[in-house]
Amino acid sequence: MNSLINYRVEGNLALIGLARPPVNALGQPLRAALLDAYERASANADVQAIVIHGDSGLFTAGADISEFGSEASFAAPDLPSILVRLTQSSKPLIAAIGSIALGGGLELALACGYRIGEAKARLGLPEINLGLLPGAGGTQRLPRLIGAEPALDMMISGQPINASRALQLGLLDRLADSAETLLDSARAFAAELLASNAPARPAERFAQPAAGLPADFFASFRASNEPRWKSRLAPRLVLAAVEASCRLPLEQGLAREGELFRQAEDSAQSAALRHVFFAEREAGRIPGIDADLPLRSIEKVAVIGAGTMGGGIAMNFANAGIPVTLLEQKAEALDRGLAQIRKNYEISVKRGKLTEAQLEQRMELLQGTLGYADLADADLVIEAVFEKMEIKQQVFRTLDEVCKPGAILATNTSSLDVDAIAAVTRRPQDVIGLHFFSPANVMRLLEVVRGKATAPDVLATTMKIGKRIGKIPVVSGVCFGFIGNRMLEPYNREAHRLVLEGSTPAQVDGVLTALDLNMGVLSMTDLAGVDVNFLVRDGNRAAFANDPSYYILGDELYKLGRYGQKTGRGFYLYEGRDRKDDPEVVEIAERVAAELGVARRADITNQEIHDRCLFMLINEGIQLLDEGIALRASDIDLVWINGYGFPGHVGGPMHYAETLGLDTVLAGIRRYRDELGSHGEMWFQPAPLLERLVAAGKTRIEKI
Ligand code: 3H9
Repeated sequence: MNSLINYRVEGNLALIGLARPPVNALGQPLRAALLDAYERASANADVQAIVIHGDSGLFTAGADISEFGSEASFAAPDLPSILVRLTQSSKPLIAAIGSIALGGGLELALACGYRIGEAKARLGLPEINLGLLPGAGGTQRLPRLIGAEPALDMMISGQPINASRALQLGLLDRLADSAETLLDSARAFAAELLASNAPARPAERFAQPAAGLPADFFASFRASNEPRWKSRLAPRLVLAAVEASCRLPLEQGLAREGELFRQAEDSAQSAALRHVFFAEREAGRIPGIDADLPLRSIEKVAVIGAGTMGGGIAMNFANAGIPVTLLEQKAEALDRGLAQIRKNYEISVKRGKLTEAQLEQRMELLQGTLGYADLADADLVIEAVFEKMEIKQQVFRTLDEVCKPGAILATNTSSLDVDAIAAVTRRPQDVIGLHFFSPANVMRLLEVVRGKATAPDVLATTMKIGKRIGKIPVVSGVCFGFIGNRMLEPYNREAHRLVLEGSTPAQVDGVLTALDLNMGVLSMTDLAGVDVNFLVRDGNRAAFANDPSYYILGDELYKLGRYGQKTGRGFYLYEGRDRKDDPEVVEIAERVAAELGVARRADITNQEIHDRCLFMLINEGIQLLDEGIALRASDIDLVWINGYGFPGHVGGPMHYAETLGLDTVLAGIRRYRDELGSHGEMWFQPAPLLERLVAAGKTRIEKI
């Protein structure tokens, strides 16, 4: 038999072991081998029951995602048909689930008459995260097994459930104590089934999956969730498929699922989300650094600064079970910081996301100190003090004195020169930037800033620890603002400028949120602080001394003390949580525009707003790639999706540029360069790499 399957017969039992590392993705070759093995077992008169399992333990992570969008995804034998065939088995089929059964993997298990899982197994239908829906019977068979409501929950959340919950729901029939005993337990289960003359497939437990649910269940589910879904297609398709499972007989329901799946697979949203899936895995690969490079061990972490940022950073490590020493200058600040952390955890307890015991365990991992001497045994120190070069350098001089040799010294600066910070130490090879995003315990992005002297093992170790604390680490080179904030600059600049020229903040933000961004950039400025924005800009004035209108509106709001949400006024007016338009902002814009001789127009269209803001964002990203600050275009997408609320189903700004067409982006930039007078001439210069890509007829963004 094919090496993708380990097939063996033990007495009256056939064992089909899926053997396609690393995750038994059900690509065409494995599908063919699986069907072959099944037919063989089926035809063998000695075999009375069949166990399907993962040969190395792990069951399967589902369909092969790399096949989607090509003919391979449904190349014969296709998964839905194989699974229909399995449900027709005259012999009991048992899925023995080790580690994970996800997506098509769980659907394979659903096609078996019986399921046993090891205690640590996780089962889920995460297709929605890829802009898909379960397409191999999951939307029809799961509701019939556990009822429509929990089935819908699993598909809409995309989150796997653990084995004990699966047992409770009836998704698993049995639990095996451990991964090691799984196969033996499956053998014993098979023997019991045969001894009791159990049917090959038990009757559906929920022949009417929606029984007991209110008549308007689906309508009200849709109504309450649609605002959150924005323009996402997949949740709507999932809902339609589950609804079909309650209305249609199985065969018709399966056909309906197939149609909906094809629609999802063909969508630009799914292509974008699949791009993001592979981008996340790719981001960990660093050219020139082997995967087997020995890493430094990180057992103890220290964080300097117990403010919002430092506290949030510390929580990440405590959450991952890593002890953290939190250093502050004054006892009151330290107490306040620790109290805030406790408060944050208490909120999680209230929401049922954490138990009291877990809260206490995490707090125990957090030790406060006022003295640098307590940092002597830390393996990784992260500085999160005030964003000023002299202060940061002073901290690093001290760290150089007190930290043990080999300790990694990281700065959480959001814009300062990591090399200049490293230069004050005698160990610049151990210094790196770890740029967390606020709130640091929530936001998934971690920009890992590689200084010119940073040692490869320091970079690789911090990437690994970033993953361990649940972040998406992305490597950036050193430049003002790194990847994210440097791209924010021209994007936000255009937003400011458009208001100066006659748009309203709400119009600008509305165009961006219509693209499903979490927030418009002007609302984001109000949230982050007009003052914070001003101070960062103020540290870099020389770079735009030639443009008197550069962020002039931001400067003006700053002078008026309109710092954004925290002062109740910025680009908008805030009353509690409500955001309102403020005519005063229009007046300020009119006044400043008149002073600078900037013409105001009433004809700024949404298209112009879209193109000017987004093309500038894209252009800067392409420039960063050309400069080698970003390793690859997909890294830039991850930064914007995980740090700046860019929608995953749009794929990040680089992927979005590819869907718009690189030639369209270039033509737009040239057009505004010509149409916007001195502003256009100054800022709308296409990135040379963009010009080269278009000239070479490329449709993907890559360094050439
Ligand atoms: C589906 O099933 C549709 C059906 O309903 C209908 C069909 C008709 N395919 O994440 P890792 C690769 S949709 C291809 O680094 P971890 C991954 O790229 C599918 N490749 O490890 C990586 O490769 P590389 C529904 C896959 O331990 C390597 O495996 N299923 C797939 O952190 C290791 O992955 C999902 O959405 C795949 N399905 O996490 C599950 N899965 O080393 C998606 C993984 O070259 N997968 N790879 O970079 C996951 O959630 C995680 O990968 C998993 C492992 C939890 C499995």
